Amino acid sequence: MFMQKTLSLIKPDATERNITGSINIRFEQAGLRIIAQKRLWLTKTQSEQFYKIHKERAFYDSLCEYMSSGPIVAQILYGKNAVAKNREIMGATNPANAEIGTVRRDFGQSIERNTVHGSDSFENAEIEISFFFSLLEIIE
Ligand code: IDP
Ligand code: MG
Repeated sequence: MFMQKTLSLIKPDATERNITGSINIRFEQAGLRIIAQKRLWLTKTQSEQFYKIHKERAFYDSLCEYMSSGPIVAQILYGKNAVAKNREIMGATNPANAEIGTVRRDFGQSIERNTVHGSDSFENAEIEISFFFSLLEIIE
């Protein structure tokens, strides 16, 4: 068990419905700590940069359009096995396939509007954290 940081995004479908607190209580109750947090409204270009690993996928343009359609909350979660723990709390990409009690099952609206993002590996967490945060903004 390693203490890790991971990037979490609360997506526009959730800020629109005013449910960021209902989501974050799940992370905290599972033992993850929010050690950095800010609300942003990404441009389409910024969304495209963040999701560039998906640029060949059919859903890329729609995903980037959606991610820049309203505010998001970017945050760093810190704790034991934070990368995997966050993915467990989030649930599967498609809310219809996500386990009962996960954020995506309980709040997700579709495979695209699935409420939260979480880094999928330690390496990607480092890259994604540095996309959104500088060292000065991280209170460990
Ligand atoms: P993940 O967020 O569970 O890691 P990824 O495959 O990395 O899933 O996809 C990134 C995001 O792209 C998803 O969270 C979702 O918003 C969107 N997405 C993934 N697959 C589809 C799809 O088949 N149709 C539309 N949007 C999708
Ligand atoms: Mg992913």
